[in-house]
Amino acid sequence: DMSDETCLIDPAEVARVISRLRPGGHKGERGHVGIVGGSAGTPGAAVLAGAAALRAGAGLVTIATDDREVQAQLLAHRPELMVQPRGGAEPVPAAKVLVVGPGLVRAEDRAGLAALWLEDPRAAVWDASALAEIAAPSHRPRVITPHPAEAARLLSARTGEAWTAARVQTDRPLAARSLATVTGATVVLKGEGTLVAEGSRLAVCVSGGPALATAGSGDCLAGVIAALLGRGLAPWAAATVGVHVHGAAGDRLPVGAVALDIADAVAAVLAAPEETHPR
Ligand code: NPW
Ligand code: AMP
Ligand code: MG
Repeated sequence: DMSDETCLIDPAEVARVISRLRPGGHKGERGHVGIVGGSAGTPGAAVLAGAAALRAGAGLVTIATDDREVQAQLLAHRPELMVQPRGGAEPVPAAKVLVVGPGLVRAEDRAGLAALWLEDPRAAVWDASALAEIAAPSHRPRVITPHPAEAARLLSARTGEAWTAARVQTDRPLAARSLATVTGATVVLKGEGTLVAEGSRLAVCVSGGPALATAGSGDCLAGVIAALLGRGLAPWAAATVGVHVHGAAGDRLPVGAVALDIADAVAAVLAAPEETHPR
């Protein structure tokens, strides 16, 4: 239902918001992003979220993991990243903003996340495997970034109705709005024409295409939105600007580009956001 509160994400408005981002006189002013992600077998998801956060201007990025294999992989591929033990109730205490979920495939790596969702006062992006841990609406600043299958799983668990990815795709505005209701979060429903829903507001992303359909693309998006939260944007602005920038990064790349290319292209989009590269 395209109600009057539905709008397209305007590239000119995105460029204005980006131009007003504080440059940050030192790295501490650009925001420290903490990432709770990566399991044995999927360390790359945390690297990609971290790389994208750095390219979106985060001053510091720390990945929280207790897995030695993951720690070694992270440092080998992106030496700018820091790594520290997962910690208890408060992962990465120095971080201003969190990303929770990329590559967090092992259930044992998700212990304690239900409380983190409800209680951690920091703004956070919840994605991928962590979405399964959401059991009640959070009153903290939260952005969730499900793809259609993740959206269907979360809606089925939280509404008791039978949702499938196919049903999500047949009524994406309803799915996005329902997710906002059951999670209390700003919702980014990914897929062609990504939707952002918050309260009664709904916005449609006009950038992005098939170049984004590659392993780890969504992990990059989570990092971009977190970096924008860390640079001072509110959840709605961070989500709408983030999906536009991630899509525009993809639009500068050929099909066959990989997720690390998307992360790297984000810096160029932020440096010249008004330049569009239609395919
Ligand atoms: P199908 O195949 O069409 O039936 P999962 P995941 C569906 C990490 N990663 N429209 C589609 O279903 C992530 O961070 C790690 C419709 C697809 O098969 C997670 O923690 C990487 N359907 C974890 O792996 C790189 C759509 O969802 C299914 C859709 C699992 O994440 C990869 C897959 O969903 C990955 O990012 C769409 N637009 N998009 C690494 N290098 O470390 C997706 N689907 O089962 O949640 O698995 O998304 O791969
Ligand atoms: P994920 O499945 O979590 O890796 O996320 C995939 C990312 O790529 C999301 O941001 C999707 O919106 C985006 N994406 C995938 N396929 C397309 C497509 N055909 N057109 C536009 N965006 C896409
Ligand atoms: Mg994903």
